Amino acid sequence: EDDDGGDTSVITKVKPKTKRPPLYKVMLLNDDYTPMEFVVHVLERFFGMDHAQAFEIMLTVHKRGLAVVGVFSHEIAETKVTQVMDLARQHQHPLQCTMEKE
Ligand code: NFA
Repeated sequence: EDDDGGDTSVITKVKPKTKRPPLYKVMLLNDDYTPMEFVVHVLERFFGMDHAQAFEIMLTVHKRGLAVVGVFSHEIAETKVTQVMDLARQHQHPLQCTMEKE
């Protein structure tokens, strides 16, 4: 489309502005002290995984250092991070949960 107002020969495209909200990866980080069962519990409780799924992802974090455990809107991702960090602190585990724009 020509959206330059008329009098010049500059042609500018008119972009349909349908911007989707950005998504955020929520990640768990490995450490040497958090019990494996606690991580499995976190994945079941806050990320809707069944036990087998949760165990598998926990092992991935344990072996590789980190894993993406879900992808969410900014607000939901922040809630997940807060829930995990609060529960870890309550149990005095050093488990870290972070989010990153996809
Ligand atoms: N590495 C921890 C252990 O051996 C388990 C763990 C897995 C911790 C995933 C944090 C994240 N007890």
